[in-house]
Amino acid sequence: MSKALEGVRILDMTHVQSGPTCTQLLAWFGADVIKVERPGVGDATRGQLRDIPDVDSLYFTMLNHNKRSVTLNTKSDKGKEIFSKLIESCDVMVENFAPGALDRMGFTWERIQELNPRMIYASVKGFGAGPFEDCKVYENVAQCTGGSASTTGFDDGPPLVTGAQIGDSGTGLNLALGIVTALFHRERSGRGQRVSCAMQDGVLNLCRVKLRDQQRLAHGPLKEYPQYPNGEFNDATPRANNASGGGQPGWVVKCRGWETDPNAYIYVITQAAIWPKLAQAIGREDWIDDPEWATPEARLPKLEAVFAEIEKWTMTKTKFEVMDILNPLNVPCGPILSMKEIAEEPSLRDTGTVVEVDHPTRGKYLTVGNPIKLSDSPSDVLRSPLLGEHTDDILKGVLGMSDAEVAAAKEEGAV
Ligand code: CAO
Repeated sequence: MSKALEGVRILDMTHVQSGPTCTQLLAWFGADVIKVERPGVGDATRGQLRDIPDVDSLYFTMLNHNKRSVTLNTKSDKGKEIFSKLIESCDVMVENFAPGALDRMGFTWERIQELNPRMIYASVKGFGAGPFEDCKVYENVAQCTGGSASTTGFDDGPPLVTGAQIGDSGTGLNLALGIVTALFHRERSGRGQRVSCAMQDGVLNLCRVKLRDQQRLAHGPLKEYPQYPNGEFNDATPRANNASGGGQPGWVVKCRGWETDPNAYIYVITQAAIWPKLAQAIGREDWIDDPEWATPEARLPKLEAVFAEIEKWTMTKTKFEVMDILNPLNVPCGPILSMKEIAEEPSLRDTGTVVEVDHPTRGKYLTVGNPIKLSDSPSDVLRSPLLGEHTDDILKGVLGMSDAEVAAAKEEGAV
């Protein structure tokens, strides 16, 4: 079976998380991703949060599968010459440096177009044009400025960031979509184009329903929020605790063992259609016909009591027992799975969502495989490259440099 992006060559100038997740996805789909790294230094994540001395960190290995690594000092004259040839030889260039870094190296969008008019030039920055456009940005800055933090957490506590890397990996997904869209467009136009994704925009896009609620607030309290009917609303979308955010009320409830296991919980959604079955399962058949509880409207001001009653029942069972009982009744629910449980879950191994990879200096480790499954383009997860592992291959194989030219570039410290 051929890979979907076979024949597409990516010049990967990305580092840390947002850019590397994008190019990793493209590599999984079969693109030849050439990761350019500073000689002797490489992507900063190689050395961050190391669990084994002198071995590429899991942070790096889990974000850079299926890529090739070339070291290149793009600030030296020889390095710029080689970099220009790489631009001419690639279809896509991806970067997520601080604003202006590539311009300072002399590679503006205008210059890149001169070198290769078919080039698709894709960037992640923290912000789009505006007051913050020059700022450096990491994940949590994007979560805070994109509306996620102000709407996450408990109403009596501070704003909270979430564990899901929605600013980094979320924006990496957007960038990958922008790139394949531009590649598709290039088939017709013959020209490349600029693809720009701001992390603030990416987070806000994922917080769309919170901007919905901001506007609903002008017309009265948000009745599905825990602040209704007794709490206070001010003039901005509040933090929703564990409320579902959709039209069907949901909450996290305790299960057996919660006193010692921080993940002995399950999320239960009281979808209107399954209310009678849920009421029956928790032993509250009386709620099925009682007008005080029978309709979603009647329950809305009493959601705290509804979930307290559900919890009385769930606390008598493990989260998996609750799942086994409620699932056949079509009650939407999900146990809170720990990372340990996810790592050990056989079905996730079977689908390639959790993959074991072997690495020459680290040995075996687990990673998250491609979350997008194509029926005719399999994604094998191959280990990340060592720093500069493919320098010679790329200089000779992609750029056609001779042994003597490669030796001279090394002598100058360009590679
Ligand atoms: N050869 C020579 N120089 C190189 C090089 C190479 N191969 N690769 C990078 N460099 C240089 C850059 O040109 C830059 O130099 P200047 O400052 O002189 O222009 C320098 O290395 C460092 O780049 P940087 O400023 O991007 O790196 P940083 O560690 O200071 O900042 C980050 C990191 C992530 C805050 C910043 O890159 C950024 O804001 N990126 C955009 C937003 C983003 O993607 N954030 C997600 C990060 S993941 O949480």
